[in-house]
Amino acid sequence: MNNIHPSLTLDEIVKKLKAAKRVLIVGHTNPDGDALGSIAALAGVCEALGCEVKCATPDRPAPRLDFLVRDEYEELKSGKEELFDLICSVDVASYEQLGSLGFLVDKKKLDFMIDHHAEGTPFAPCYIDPEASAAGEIVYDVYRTAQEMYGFDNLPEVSRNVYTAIVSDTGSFKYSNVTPDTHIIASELLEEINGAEDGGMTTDEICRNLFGRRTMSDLKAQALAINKLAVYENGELGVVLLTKEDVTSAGLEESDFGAAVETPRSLDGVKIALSVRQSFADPTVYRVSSRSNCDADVSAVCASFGGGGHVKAAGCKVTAKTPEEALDVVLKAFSAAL
Ligand SMILES: [Mn+2]
Repeated sequence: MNNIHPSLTLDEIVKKLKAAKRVLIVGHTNPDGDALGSIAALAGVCEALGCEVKCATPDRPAPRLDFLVRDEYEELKSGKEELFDLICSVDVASYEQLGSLGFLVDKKKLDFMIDHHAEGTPFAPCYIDPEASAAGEIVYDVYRTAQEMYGFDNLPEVSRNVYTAIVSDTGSFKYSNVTPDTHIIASELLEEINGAEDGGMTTDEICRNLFGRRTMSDLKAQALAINKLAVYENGELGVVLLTKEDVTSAGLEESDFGAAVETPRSLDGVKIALSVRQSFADPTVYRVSSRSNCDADVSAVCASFGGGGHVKAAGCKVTAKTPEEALDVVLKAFSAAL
């Protein structure tokens, strides 16, 4: 998987964090609950080890995830990396997913990456566990390793953030990435979180925050996704194509459609679900999210476009002159995977 960059052990990662004074933790473009939860949890571990910590993502986190954002979102500019003596990424599978933070790799300032994507392309020394359902599961291992090595008490806020990351990336323990370990870790965290007396959120409150909060924009976005839903291949390929015009005329933002792929995914009979969203910044670029409800490996299809992800959930970008052309290219590639 990784021929260029050395693999690190959990012990080595904890020692590096312990030796650092100022740590920067970064995540991927359009950060999700796993990215933000893992970043916040790792930040809490770093603080327990005595470091000052800052966190950054290339894009502003979606408002619905604001309860996971540690610092006020601030764009990290090139040059600011000099303020830190250790920089690492969590849940970032490839250089492309670093978006505007790619300069950290260009300048060789990214010390290591922690990730769980099997199909990723390492861009720094790494700890990668494709068996982990979420990056949060690996951060859990870092947390426990740090406790064993340096002996600090349980940190309820770290447990909450790890739990949130895992719940988020497993869709509440519904997806195929869930393993017995996922449940063992979740069980331990649940006991710790719900027994904590620091006034923080309980696990049911975490789940309500993650899945039970819908804004008017979320609901309008879902309505538009349903309106734009089309099926191909005898109903086995479900697609939502969203142009910039569709989104703006509904009074919505590009960022309102991160979950658009869930609409075709939930339609009975659909084996592969896709959302194809025209980029606002560059209308010739289309962001594709794909989900497999069968054995089809959507990450392989996404990889053929330079993207990646998991066997059943992956993403990529395609370039096309028109929305019709983008749809055509995407339909051909994913139909072949059925
Ligand atoms: Mn993840």
